[in-house]
Amino acid sequence: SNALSRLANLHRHFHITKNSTKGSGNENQNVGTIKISQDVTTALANGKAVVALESTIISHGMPYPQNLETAKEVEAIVKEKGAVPATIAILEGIPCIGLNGEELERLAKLGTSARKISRRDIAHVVATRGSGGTTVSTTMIFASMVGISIFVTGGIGGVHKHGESTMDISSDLTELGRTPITVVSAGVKSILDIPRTLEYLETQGVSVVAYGTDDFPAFFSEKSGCKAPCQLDTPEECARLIEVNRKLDLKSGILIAIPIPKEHSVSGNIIESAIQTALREASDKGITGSAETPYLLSRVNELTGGASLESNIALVKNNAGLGAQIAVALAQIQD
Ligand code: PSU
Ligand code: MN
Repeated sequence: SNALSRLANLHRHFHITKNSTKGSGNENQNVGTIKISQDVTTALANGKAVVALESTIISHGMPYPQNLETAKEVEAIVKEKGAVPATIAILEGIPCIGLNGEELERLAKLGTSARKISRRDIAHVVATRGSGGTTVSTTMIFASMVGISIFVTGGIGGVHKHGESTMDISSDLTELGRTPITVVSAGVKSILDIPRTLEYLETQGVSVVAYGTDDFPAFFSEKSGCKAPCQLDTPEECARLIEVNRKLDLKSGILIAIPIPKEHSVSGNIIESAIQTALREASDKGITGSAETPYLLSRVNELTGGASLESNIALVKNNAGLGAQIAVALAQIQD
């Protein structure tokens, strides 16, 4: 099968190990090593549905202990819908595909003292045996390497406000242009420039789908006011799109944006004023680059008295349920 040949290919390039090589004392031991959990290995070898999950949302996106609780709940939802969750992170220099409870807890407790690992950081973190959460871009890379095609998160990075002059454009967007993974998210937060993010995704050739709506969702709110380029309404339709993208070998990614459930959306005014305050503070304090998104997320959470975190958790869980259904539908087509 497709998955089996990918695994065989992986064996040629990497030393895959089930046990951590922690404390081996051998400088070179973990170079080229990827650890795939037993559950994920079995699922991939049997063509079963697998859903990748990122871990910067655990280390930098939410405070402890909500980050750990959410990570566990999201995995449980994926399982309930019939797919195998594969949370991805780099621990002591080893890219790990599928974390156990202890590993999840370690990362959750490290919080922002863990590295935030985008594409540019991967080689350095591995070479220095560092640990950290993988962003959307890095999670896509490792998911693709091991043959996982669907990945669920809360929100992706985008073009930052004033990005046209700062050039702060998340590598999530370029990764979507070059790696054939489907990312399921609740759209893009209004801490970012949503219209320019959509323009940039078009430039990168990314298929952008709004689920059950024609309005691109804005994370905390169901609508951004920007029209999505396409709309799909069922997991089966999404699976078909993914399969066509693969068969045509387009090599680019797909973004499926699911609106936050109505009952969890944060009132536009409350969230917008919190975002404006947080953006002003970040600018006053000179917080830029990879530190900006984590800063804004935690300030908006404080300013909304925890309401934004609650919504964030609810939408991630919603995405996990639908992402798993898409993965199951895809595994059926590919049978
Ligand atoms: N948006 C969130 N929560 C997050 C992130 C974004 O609501 O945790 C994280 C994701 O890991 C995403 C990264 O890939 O931030 C983007 O960071 P940057 O804007 O620095 O590219
Ligand atoms: Mn950036």
